[in-house]
Amino acid sequence: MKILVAEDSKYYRKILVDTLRAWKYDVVIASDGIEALEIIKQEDGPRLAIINWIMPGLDGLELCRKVRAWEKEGYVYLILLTANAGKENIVKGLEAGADDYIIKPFDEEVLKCRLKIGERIINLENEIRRLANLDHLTGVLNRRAFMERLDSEIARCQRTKIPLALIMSDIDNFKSINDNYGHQTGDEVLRMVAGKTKNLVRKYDFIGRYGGEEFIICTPGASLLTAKEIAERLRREIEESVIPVEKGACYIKVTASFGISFLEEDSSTDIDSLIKRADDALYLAKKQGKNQIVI
Ligand code: GH3
Ligand code: MG
Ligand code: MG
Ligand code: MG
Repeated sequence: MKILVAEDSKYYRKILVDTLRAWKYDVVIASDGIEALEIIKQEDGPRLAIINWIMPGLDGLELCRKVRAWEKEGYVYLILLTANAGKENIVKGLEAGADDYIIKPFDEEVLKCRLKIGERIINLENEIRRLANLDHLTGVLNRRAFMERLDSEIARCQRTKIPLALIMSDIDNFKSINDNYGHQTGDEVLRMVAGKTKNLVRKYDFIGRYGGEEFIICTPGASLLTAKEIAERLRREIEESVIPVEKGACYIKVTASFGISFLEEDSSTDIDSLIKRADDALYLAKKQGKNQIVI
């Protein structure tokens, strides 16, 4: 696990870094509070931090307050490590937003245990977030989480002037699969389609379950042509798949329809109209006979 050491004293920094590395932590170092805040705010920044109170620039207490005021997805567990003993200081430190308070000189074994507490909290928070954001049947993002992510992706793409495409898919005649083979087979088809979608998308793409048998893919940075190629490959893969039913006695086949909308790098479109355009395109794909892509 990645851990930040924010400590201006070279002496303590070395002791901490050596100790933490020996315990197999991935240590990042800051020698003042401002640098520490920058590191914490980085994408993929550390979720665990040992912070000294008295530091130049931004002191440990201010750093704790700033981290707490910052709205971030993953909770950052903060341990104040300071020579400032006494009840009043401990209260001040914890009230500033520290999760734990350790007085110097510290005992290695105690520090190790307290880091484990932090890791437990972080793991719990990760698990809660996973449960809150993922669709339990298919493992892709649920609608709310997808929309949240899409909202910030659109803003990011507009800021950095890169394009973005949305691919909306809907399984064709899905109701008849449920009606003919039962809900469980329907669920299996949903998992198959979600699995194929996950395998096809690129690293920065993300997928959501938009409705019962509707999925939505966002491809930041992809050209319209690339988005179309992704949809076409997916369409073909779904069309070519077979799902065994009735204990393998027979197979069923499914198809899906796709609607694509595109955000040019210099466009100011909002999320609602982008979704609506993909939805309208999908509607047209259905109307024109299904198992096809419309832009
Ligand atoms: P079209 O080709 O026009 O898309 O028709 P369709 O039958 O796929 O679409 P329709 O909207 O009529 O039916 C969607 C069905 O999806 C109805 C609903 O019961 C089913 N469904 C929604 N969520 C789930 C789920 O989680 N599991 C299963 N098995 N079925 C679901
Ligand atoms: Mg200091
Ligand atoms: Mg539908
Ligand atoms: Mg459908």
